[in-house]
Amino acid sequence: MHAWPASEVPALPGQGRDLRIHDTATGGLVTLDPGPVARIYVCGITPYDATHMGHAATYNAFDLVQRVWLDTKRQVHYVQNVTDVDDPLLERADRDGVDWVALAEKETALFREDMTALRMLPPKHYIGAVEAIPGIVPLVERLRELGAAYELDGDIYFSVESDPHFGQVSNLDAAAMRLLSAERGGDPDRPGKKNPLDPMLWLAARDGEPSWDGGTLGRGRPGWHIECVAIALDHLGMGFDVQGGGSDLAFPHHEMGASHAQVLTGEFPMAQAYVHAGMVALHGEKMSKSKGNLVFVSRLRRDGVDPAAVRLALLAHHYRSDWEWTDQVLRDAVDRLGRWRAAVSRPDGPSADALVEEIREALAADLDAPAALAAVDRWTELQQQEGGTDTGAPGLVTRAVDALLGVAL
Ligand code: 5CA
Ligand code: ZN
Repeated sequence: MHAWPASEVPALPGQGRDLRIHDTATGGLVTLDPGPVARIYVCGITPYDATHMGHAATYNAFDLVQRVWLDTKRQVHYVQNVTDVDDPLLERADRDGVDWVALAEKETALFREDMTALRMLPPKHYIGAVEAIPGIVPLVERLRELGAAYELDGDIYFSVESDPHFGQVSNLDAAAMRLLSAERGGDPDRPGKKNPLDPMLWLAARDGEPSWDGGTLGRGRPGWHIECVAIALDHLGMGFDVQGGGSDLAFPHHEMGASHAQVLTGEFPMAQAYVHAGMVALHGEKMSKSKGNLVFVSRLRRDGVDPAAVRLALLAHHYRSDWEWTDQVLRDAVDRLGRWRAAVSRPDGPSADALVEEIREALAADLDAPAALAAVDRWTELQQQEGGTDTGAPGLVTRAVDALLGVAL
């Protein structure tokens, strides 16, 4: 699948900082030490509805991770998937009487436009579940050979007990896992499973549903977790730096994915850090396609909202907090964008060298974007109140805000 065009990332003077980031698995901050090429996998959308502010907030967090790495002069190897076949997509296509392939293509195209408008850096490899199937089948076969998978009425399940590290991503107790499994695509109550938590690896073909040749597995389609594992192992290998997504993916998705990968390779861990963004709500409830309480990026764009303001609205919240989208959040961002643009449009201003360091330090400390915004606010206030004589300052602020925050002034 093709991704979307990259916006330029201006180079900044001086030295970027190494990223300290919260890792769900260890429950604390880890200082990442990627090689010259940092490796990140971020779970992509299930394309049955348009990009909402919750998605945008999550992708914003991982865009910042990359911008911090790029500032340290590293390259970034970024991989993202598209879950272009799964139950919710098929159900929506059914409900609306449309072809599931056309629905997925349409929503993926819109997502690309939204990501481009928001200046999110594109993945190097943007891979659909369907195109990953030839790589998924041998992994499921291998899990079966290893005794880590079993069959139930033609479907194939992963045995969570085959991974001694199972549970070490989300650190939840069995009761919490069972509850979340039922809520998030699992089937803990299906009779005949070895462990209620065991997730599906390969779903045998059902009448009226798409299916593919699965070799010795028979016709069917892949489970959700093995999709991301196959893509991540193929393009990044084990031990990559960051596995990312919203906090609703910590369990079961990232827990199961890590177990699949660890059993397949005999290596631990799959990722150096499991990084999870908080949930964005609307009217007091998590924004979600299934509930329909959504604010779409594309809708705001159509209404003439500057995408840079949308981006500033996201950046005004720490990526790990759960927060509520309101009209006021957007109004504040529009105001801030106006103040910043006015400040950098002057021919000179107060020196911005210290500001660049403050933004760097804020982002390196667990992506503290609100602190970075506050630092820029202080510079713009100084500009407004006292001005300055540094003719390079407005340009430096523009480049720093673009390179480190993805905001075009
Ligand atoms: N295709 C899978 C991942 S492999 C999936 O979860 N797709 S999704 O379309 O449901 O979500 C895409 C990303 O947006 C995920 O990282 C998810 O955690 C995140 N996300 C979904 N809803 C919200 C929300 N309300 N707030 C923040 N992030 C969200
Ligand atoms: Zn995923």
